[in-house]
Amino acid sequence: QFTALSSLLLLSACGGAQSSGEKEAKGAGGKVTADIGVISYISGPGAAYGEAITNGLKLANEEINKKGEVEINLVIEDSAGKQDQALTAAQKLMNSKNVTAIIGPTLSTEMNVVGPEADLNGVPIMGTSTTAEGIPQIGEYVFRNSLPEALAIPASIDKAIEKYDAKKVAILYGNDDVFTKSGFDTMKKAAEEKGLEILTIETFQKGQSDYNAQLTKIKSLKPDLILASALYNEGAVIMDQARKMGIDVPFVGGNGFNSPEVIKIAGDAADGLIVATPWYGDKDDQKVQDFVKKYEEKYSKKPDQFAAQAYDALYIMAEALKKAGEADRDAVRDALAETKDFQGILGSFSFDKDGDVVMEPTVLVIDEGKFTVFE
Ligand code: 1QQ
Repeated sequence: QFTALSSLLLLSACGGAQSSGEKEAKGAGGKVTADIGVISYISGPGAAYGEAITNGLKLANEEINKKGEVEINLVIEDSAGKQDQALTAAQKLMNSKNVTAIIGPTLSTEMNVVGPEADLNGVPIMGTSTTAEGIPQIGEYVFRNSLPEALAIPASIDKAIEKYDAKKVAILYGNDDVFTKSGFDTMKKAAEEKGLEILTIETFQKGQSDYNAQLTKIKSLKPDLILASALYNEGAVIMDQARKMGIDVPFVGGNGFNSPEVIKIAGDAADGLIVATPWYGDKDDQKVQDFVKKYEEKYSKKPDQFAAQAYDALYIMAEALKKAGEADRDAVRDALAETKDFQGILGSFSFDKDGDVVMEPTVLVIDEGKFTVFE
């Protein structure tokens, strides 16, 4: 007879909320099948970030499913780069019992509200482009595979000092975004530690189109370098207006500038931008070149850092699913946390004890409209 007790036992054996996911996981041949939610910035002014990210994920997804060891179904939601929309998307995904883990959201500003919810609900979440300070520290279910500003910016500043003998800098940053603010904190700290004189600190807001006041002041102070923490839209317009005003000193940008959109929007004005990234598409490495070729065939454009990070992220997730052996949220979290020496297109990848990234950046400079290694 089917009693309350036996149904209770059955429920706990199936892991409660994850029962349908587990049933799916124990499909033919023991292959793990899982829905992976994606929250991405695919409409609005920063949509090129999300486009690259979802392209990278879809390409990896095809390859992973073809190999046949795990089967991943991506459930993609648009956040439009907004906190409230990202949170709504996250809630929808978390409420779906079949969603084992989430990739995204795109912006640290979004992760700051989505991360704590995912952590509270026990849903593993991994940002592929969230670079602000403190993201993995939100909780034990929160990860990222993107190189944090704290590693990227000091590397760029060091190279700029070495190359231009820079002594005086101006800093310009967006003060209404978690990532641009965090990038500023890192820039200020790095400049101070390296003995640079900070001539002025100027701010702007998302969507601003006129930077005349800030740039006029910066120009009058004659800095050797401008440190700018911005997303690509504002960043590109800032560079364009600066060059038009006759400011020709190099810029050091944070992660927001690591998009080809900067060159598309600013044109020649983007020359002299220095950034640090774990991704370099011209690298003499078979894995990198195979990825670039497949990406170009599929999307008729070159992959950028955001596509590359997303591509590696889905492979890291697939490895965790394999290791977990089931589409269970807790088991996948534990398996993700143990990721060590994963060999991806961004090189060797491990999480530290906080779920943060251990990786070496490459410093690039835009020269004649192209990102090139800054030697
Ligand atoms: C962040 C970022 C942005 C540039 C992602 C697109 O690094 O918000 O953390």
